[in-house]
Amino acid sequence: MTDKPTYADWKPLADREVKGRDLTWHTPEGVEVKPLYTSEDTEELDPGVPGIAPFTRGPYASMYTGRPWTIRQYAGFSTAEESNAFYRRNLAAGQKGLSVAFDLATHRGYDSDHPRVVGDVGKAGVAIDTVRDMEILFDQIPLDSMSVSMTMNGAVIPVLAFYIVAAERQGVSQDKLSGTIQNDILKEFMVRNTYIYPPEPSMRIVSDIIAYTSANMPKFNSISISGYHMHEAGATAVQELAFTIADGKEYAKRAMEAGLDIDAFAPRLSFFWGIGMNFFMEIAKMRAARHLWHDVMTDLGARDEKSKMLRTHCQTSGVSLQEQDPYNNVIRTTVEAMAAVLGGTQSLHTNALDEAIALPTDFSARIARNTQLVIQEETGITNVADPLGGSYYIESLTAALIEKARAMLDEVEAAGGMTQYVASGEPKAQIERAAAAKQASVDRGETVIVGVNKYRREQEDEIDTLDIDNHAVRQSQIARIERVRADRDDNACRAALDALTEGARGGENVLRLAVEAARQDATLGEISSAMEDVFGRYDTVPTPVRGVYAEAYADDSRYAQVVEGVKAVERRIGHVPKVFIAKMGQDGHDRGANVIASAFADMGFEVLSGPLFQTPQETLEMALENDVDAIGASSLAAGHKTLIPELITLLRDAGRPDIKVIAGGVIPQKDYEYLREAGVQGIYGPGSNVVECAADMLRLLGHNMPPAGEDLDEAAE
Ligand code: MLC
Ligand code: 5AD
Repeated sequence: MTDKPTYADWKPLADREVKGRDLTWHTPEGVEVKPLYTSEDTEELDPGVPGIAPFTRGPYASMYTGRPWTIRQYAGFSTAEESNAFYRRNLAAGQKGLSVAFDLATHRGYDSDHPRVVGDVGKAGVAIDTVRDMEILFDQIPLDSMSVSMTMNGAVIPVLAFYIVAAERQGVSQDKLSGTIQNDILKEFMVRNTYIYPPEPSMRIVSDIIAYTSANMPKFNSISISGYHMHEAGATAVQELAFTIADGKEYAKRAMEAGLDIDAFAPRLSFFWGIGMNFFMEIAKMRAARHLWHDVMTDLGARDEKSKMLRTHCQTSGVSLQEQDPYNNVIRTTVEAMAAVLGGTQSLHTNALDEAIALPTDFSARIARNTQLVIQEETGITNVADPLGGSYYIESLTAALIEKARAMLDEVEAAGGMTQYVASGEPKAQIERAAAAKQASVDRGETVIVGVNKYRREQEDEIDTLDIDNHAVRQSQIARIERVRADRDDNACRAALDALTEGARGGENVLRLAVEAARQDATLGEISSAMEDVFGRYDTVPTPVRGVYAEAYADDSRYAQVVEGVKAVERRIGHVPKVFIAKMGQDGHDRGANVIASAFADMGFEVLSGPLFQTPQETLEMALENDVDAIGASSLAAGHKTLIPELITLLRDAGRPDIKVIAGGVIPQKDYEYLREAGVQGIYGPGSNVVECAADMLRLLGHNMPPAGEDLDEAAE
């Protein structure tokens, strides 16, 4: 027998081919990926088999050979009637589970008639104010057999109560309900921002829900511990892994402190990952997560194997999708879906190709769903459990991620656990640093995005997108709230709400009390404020990171031009130009706003970051008080056509039409004209270059900024 060739045999051959160039890939996670992996790398690594601890290769023994993952598309828009019809069309066409997207008013605990949510009702999801809406949402959908996920964290108590009561009115008792409530508040404070109450009472709500569901709803997953939103906010795979597992550990500890036996609730804890374009990394991340969770739960004293078995939903990455050349998004989503499946997901959402522009249409939703159907039914991928098990590279990467995430988990532990770590702002800052570094790498063309920073088309084709008549939705919701109020027994309803307030003050289970209030047709806003009376409402001001852009652009001449331009404007107007980054409406997506704030500050602007959830009036007041030169309004939840024009009108009425307003975020091309006519002076969709955006800002402030690629002298001619 001849000796098998090894890495050492291969290396000189490769070196000769590439003339000694270093082929090591340094990932953002700090993993050094070699150009080749061999059996030498995995000698010490044995991932075991699926269905047996530590479950690295999958929670179930047979995996997809026994039952494929659940095709579960996240959706919701406009009214309950419209969303219900959409769900039923999708189920008829091959979707297997439901997943409800609520509008931002609902997320933040406001009824549709509340003045703060005029621009938000029915926009980013379906508007739900009462049990009546929930009944309509699931009309002709049998809740004893359909598993339903509800993405709700802030207003989790009224929403889950409405669901329980709507099922009851359908004749289905709560013990028969299968599904998942997201109920993951820690990541809201870190990245997603649809919290209502401060951290402590919010954590109490989480454990009340775990207690209630483990006693009354044995088939219902009490939580979906989510890394997805960290991923979308720009986290590395290691950050997503470590912070999410640490969140899970924190919830388990809280529930145990509340007196629950770990094995009574842990089998119904579930997870949720974001899956981006770093194909093998994402697969390894999912495998590493299962191993880590097994170890964490073992340490916490779990005895039941089901308590240690990580089951997960995945969603392909929204931020990886682009407005430019949008059909490329179908390809990206397919690659990401493949990673989720090869990583062993239990449930999957594939994003629609119009993700960067609007909510899915019937057409784009069909292509997204079919992506999964084709993988499931045409490729043969489901015929073997964990087909990549034993891959030298995958096993090595899995081990590397486990090691790195463990080190980060130790840091969290040393900081006193995740609640305290989140309160310190450290994980959020770490994720923002990673996000800014990633954006800089895209802007510099080091990270390639086809059709955006490379192979960009001269002219983009228009595609059809979904438009929602926000005004009409709001009117019909208000009419329904009024009908429900007219038909209910007000005294009984008031008594149930008072009991909820008292229970919140004492130690009673708030979900149980909210179910009573829902039976009396209390509205979502009423139930939320019954608790707010005791818990209060939580506000934060963003604190964007500094220095990341300056470092990435240390020797970039265009960047230097902008920095010079800022100084020139300062000399001319007598102060450092002041830009206010504003977030209006209930849209809490702040990655973009933070990246812009961070980059603009690095380039020398004075940057004022407004708090989340402002009304246009509040933005106006803050702009006037701080005497800003320009306002950048960031909008990712479709409120732009209502909120930004209103701000401009208010500025005019206040005698300050000179304050420039630009808009950024998810804004469809077809709305550009409308916004320009309303007075918006610059619009920056996804894929915009941040340095060029700053150059435009200088032009708006009257500076003679040359186009990219030309130097100042030429432009000055
Ligand atoms: C599964 N089963 C098997 C099997 N595979 N039985 C035998 N052999 C196999 N190979 C059984 C399971 O034990 C289970 O039964 C049943 O089949 C269903 O399988 P599952 O694995 O539990 O799948 P599912 O019901 O789909 O649940 C998946 C989950 C759940 C556990 C991850 O939490 C889930 O559906 N999560 C979805 C979360 C979601 O959609 N989130 C959207 C977020 S969007 P039994 O009896 O054991 O239950 C978002 C965006 C935003 O957040 O920000 O707005
Ligand atoms: N319908 C469908 N998908 C949605 N998403 C958010 N809201 C909806 C909705 N109402 C998806 C997008 C987004 C991610 C958070 O969830 O893909 O990026």
